[in-house]
Amino acid sequence: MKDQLHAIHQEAIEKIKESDSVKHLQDLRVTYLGKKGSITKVLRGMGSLSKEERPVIGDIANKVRESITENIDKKKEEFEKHALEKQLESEAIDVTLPGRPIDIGGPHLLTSIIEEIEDLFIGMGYEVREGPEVETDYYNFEALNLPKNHPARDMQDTFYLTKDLLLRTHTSPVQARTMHKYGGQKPVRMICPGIVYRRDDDDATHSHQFTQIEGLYVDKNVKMSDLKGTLNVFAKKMFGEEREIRLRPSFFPFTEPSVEMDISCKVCQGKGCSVCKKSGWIEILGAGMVHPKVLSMAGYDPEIYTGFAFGMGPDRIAMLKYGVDDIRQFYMNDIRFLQQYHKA
Ligand code: 2NL
Repeated sequence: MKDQLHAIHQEAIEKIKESDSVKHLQDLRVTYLGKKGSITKVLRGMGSLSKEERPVIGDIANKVRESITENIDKKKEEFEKHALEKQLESEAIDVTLPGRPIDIGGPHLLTSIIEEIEDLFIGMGYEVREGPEVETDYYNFEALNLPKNHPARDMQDTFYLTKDLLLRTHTSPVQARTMHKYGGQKPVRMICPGIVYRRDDDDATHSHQFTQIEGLYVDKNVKMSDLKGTLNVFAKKMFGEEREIRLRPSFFPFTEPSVEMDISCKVCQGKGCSVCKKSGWIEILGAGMVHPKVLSMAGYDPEIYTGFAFGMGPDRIAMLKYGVDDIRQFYMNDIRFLQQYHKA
């Protein structure tokens, strides 16, 4: 029996050494140490042994059992350590690799232009004000000297929500609201940017939605020369110190007199080219002295208060400045177009 136990021990140690998986080790444990395993089988023959021999064999059997258990546990530990190492290796992260660049986006070209204009006027003491895009007929038209059935309303046909509510056709109602709020008591110096709407068939130069930025300066003793000086500063800061301005007579229902401002063409220095259509001048904005009726409707006495106002289209300015040939590009949200104008 002693020899049998030694033989089992030898064989088991050998098999454990050759074992290639945890599962196989478990099988070996059952084979050698299990209830029906080889050691148990040998010990069943203990009955035929003498009293003296029994404890000796029992002792050997226990030692063999212990040794096999130890060997199996050690081998199992090796397998587990190896598996963990392999897993760590496969999940390793190379922290020295450069990171993936994050696309952080940037302001829309029209937003950039509007902010540039805002900054210029903030520098001259103007405040920026915004207002609702859904307006009343009164603030969009009536308060700006565009009474019902006025022919100038034709050019500003828009989208109506009800008979009295509409999508604003210009940002002037924000200025009219401010003047009404001040009730003829306080001076006003403000600019208001925003989106406006017109009923229009969209093409390369027309969009039913576009942007506008308007300015208004009302106080005692505001003169046409103040308007010209202000616009001259604006034009030079926005388009270059070497730009000249020119005012031509025009008409708007809300200003009297009214003008249109051109700047000398940057491309040809005023000589005439395709950009300025051979005239040497490029139209930038409309302006004028606030109509006395507009002032008095808001509560300002036109004998005491005067003012000037101007309005321009950032879409048009962006198209001129960057040679964009289709206004619809601004509203299609094609990232390939918009990305070109993200400032470095
Ligand atoms: C243009 C011309 C203009 C105004 C806007 C204005 C506002 C008030 C009173 C008087 Cl509250 N006028 N705004 C005046 C002249 C011209 O815009 O071509 N815009 C794109």
